[in-house]
Amino acid sequence: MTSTAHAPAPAITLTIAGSEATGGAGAQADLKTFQQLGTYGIVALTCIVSFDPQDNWNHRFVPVEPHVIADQLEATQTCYEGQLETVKLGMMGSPATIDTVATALKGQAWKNVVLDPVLICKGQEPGHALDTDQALKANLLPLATFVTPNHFEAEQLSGLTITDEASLIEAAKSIHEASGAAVLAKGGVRLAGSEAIDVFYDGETLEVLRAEKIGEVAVSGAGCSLAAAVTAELAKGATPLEAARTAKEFVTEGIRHRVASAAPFDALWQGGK
Ligand code: PXL
Repeated sequence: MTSTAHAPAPAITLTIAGSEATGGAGAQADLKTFQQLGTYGIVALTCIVSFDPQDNWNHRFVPVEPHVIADQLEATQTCYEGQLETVKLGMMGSPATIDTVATALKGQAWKNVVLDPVLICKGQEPGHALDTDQALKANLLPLATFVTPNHFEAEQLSGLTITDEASLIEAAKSIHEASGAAVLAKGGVRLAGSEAIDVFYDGETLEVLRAEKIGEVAVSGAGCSLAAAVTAELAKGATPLEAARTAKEFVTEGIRHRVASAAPFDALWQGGK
């Protein structure tokens, strides 16, 4: 159908991500970020996560069947053929999901593939992540143009131990060498000091992005919103470095204006800026 709208059409941004029912993280955070930054957000859902208040807020994880993920992507990619150039990859949760998503992604050309290499959610045991880690490295990392690992994910992807700014820089460089993607490696509250530092490296430019730490406790949705903000900015035409800077500011303000939660982590508010 042809549109008669007069305003310029918004850039379309797809997130392939999980639902986190409380709205802090996952697809909910991505969509709110896209809307706030002026892109037209769409979702293909990979899994449903429901925290369990009766079991120490552990994560109940239900994967979406691979063929249902493939159906969603078929619908989306066909609807917006020729307009859909930017995708964000969030929580996959299993090697089967990663295979399905990689196959769909290879069905078209992309300008921007932003990979948030979610291995485990905050508070989960790292043991869950190992097979997903291998599949992610083999099948999704090579497709990424921009990758946003947190402290744990940067250690997994680089094989390095990250204890300070210098080792975060080494990890960012190593992940760039392995993938060719622009890297924004996040120190967050895991690195000591009064600043939250993220390292941007794209093979040419190295920049350490700094913001004053707002408390020492992580906030739910910070990683998802950061990668989603990068995605929106890239879709609007920003360079990777500009996108990283804008995303960092967006997340800092979202953390400052967080929403209180009875779960162990408060939730970032995308309307904070
Ligand atoms: O913050 C990582 C994350 C991403 N996606 C989903 C999640 C979480 C953490 O809870 O549930 C769906």
